[in-house]
Formats: sequence, structure tokens, C-alpha cells
Amino acid sequence: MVESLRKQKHQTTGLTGLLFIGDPHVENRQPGFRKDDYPQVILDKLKWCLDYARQEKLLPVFLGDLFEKPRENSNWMLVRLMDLLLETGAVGIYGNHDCADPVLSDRDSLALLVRAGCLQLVSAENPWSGEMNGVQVVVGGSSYRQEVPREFPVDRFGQGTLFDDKPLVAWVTHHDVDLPGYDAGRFRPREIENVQLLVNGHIHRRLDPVVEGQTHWMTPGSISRRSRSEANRQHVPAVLRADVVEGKFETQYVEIPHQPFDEVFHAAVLPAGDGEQPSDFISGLKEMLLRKTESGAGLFRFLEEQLVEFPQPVADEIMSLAKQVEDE
Ligand SMILES: [Mn+2]
Repeated sequence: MVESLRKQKHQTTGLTGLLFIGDPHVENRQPGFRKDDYPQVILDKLKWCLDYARQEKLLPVFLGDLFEKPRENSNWMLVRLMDLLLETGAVGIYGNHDCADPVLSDRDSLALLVRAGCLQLVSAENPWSGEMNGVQVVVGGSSYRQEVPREFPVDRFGQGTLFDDKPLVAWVTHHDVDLPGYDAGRFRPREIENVQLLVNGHIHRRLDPVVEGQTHWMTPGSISRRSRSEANRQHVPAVLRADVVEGKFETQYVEIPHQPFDEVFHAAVLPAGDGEQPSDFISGLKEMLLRKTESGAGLFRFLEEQLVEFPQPVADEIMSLAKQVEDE
């Protein structure tokens, strides 16, 4: 298991709540059809979130997928992340994009940040615990592929401490939860005994909260917009704050300063309006040639549209060849 070598240097006292930061997907190249300077934009957004957390005395909690690629991250980017995180401190879990293997290993960039004391990984066995507004608060979590528990054993906390009452417990996950508006869910939200607030990453758009018994399930979505989709056109990048007020969590979304969708993404190349409409093949080809995106987004969209005509094994083979080229 990846653990920190030393204690974080930041303050963990005087905090009054939590700030949940969803799926930043930091990377050193342009994703999809974005036309801005993505690596700088996403790091600036993270800086905004961490500055806000510090000013508001909130503990930053990452919901997984801090990185887009588990490895191959530029050194300058890791140094910048260390600077940002060491100043504020943070806890969190890892997502599917943070680890190349089923569990986080020393080969993954996130392990470096954890080891350096920039980010404390939380789990069922090793939750974060501290006092907020006179209440003991616990933050536990289930990283990608880790089981979401049915209860949290509060007896481990609250006994032999200054606190008489049960702690307030928040849980973070990075899972395919079966929520209204999300089709790839694998399990339904349920009450988790002794957990008041569950915040899930992994799903990149904000979904309505679901209440199961005493557990509120919330899905804030990603702080970045990576694909030129209709869902992203509607999505407002935001963090979720949970203040500890009179022994309860009070939640509220906080919008992160961001550019309008049309300034972030290349416009789709539309077929010419006069005379004959070019075929999908021609307009797709045109878009691919015009938008030489670093991630090959144009190529992949073009292939996806065209390959429906081909038998599945042939389509799969062409796609796998394209992916090999993209990875080089
Ligand atoms: Mn993600």
C-alpha cells in the first residue's frame, strides 16, 4: 500500500468543513477538441479550488482521477502539483485513471504525491479524522475497485476521545453508481450505517442528490470539461462544500471561474450550406484534417462514425491500430 513518508506540513486544525473536488484529470496535453492551454488551465483551476479551501477553512477532498494518465506525467506538472498541495494539504482516493494496474502502485504518478505527503489517501482502514466546529469528523473512502461498505464502525472513533457523540462521517467513492441520469450504474445507492454524506466521483456531470436513510449521495461531476459533448455544454464546473453546522453537514455548490464552452472547444465543422451536402465521410475527414488535436480526438471520432459500416472484427482491428499510433 502506498503511504506517506512524513506528516503533511499544512494546518489540519481550525477547519470548519470539507471541499470535494471531482475528477480534475490533470495532463500535459490537450484533451479532445479543446483549443485552450489545457495543462495550465486545469492547474489554475486546481489552484483556485485549493486557495478557496484555504480561505474558507475547508479540507480539500479529491474524488479520484487527479490524473488523466497514471504515468508519463511531465516533471514540471508534478512539481507544480506538489507546490499547490503541500501548501493546503488534501485527502482523497484514487480513480481508474490514477492507476495502470488494478491498485495504485509506486509506478503511478499519484503515488509520488502521496509519498511526499501532498495527499493523504483515505480508505475504510485509514480514514482521516479531525475536529471541525467542535464536532469530530471522519472522512473515509473507497478508491476505484474497492468495495463500498455497508456501515462504518464509529466505535473505533468517539471512544477515549474528548468527543461524546458519534462522529460525523463523510465517504468518498469513485464508482459506477446507478443514479438517475447515468446509464452505466452497477449498484444502487443505499444507506451506509453511520455515514451521513457520500460523494461520488467518476461520473463527470453533476447529478441530482439521492437520499437513502441517513446517507445523502451526491455527484458533483468533474471540475474540467474534457469532451465536446452536449452534456458538457450544460455542465457548470463546480466544487461541493460541506460545512459542519450544528453537528450536521450543510452542502452547497460553488462555481469555479471558467471560460464559456465555445471558447474552450473548437466548433464542430459543419457541412457546407450551399449546394450539395458533402457526405459524412467527407465532412468527418475535413474536421480531422482541420483539427489536428494532440489526443487524436478528430481521428477517433471519424473512425467511430465510419467503422459502423465494417464487420466488428475489422472495425476492432482498425481501432486498435489507431490506438497504438495514438500512444506513441
Ligand atoms: Mn474520471
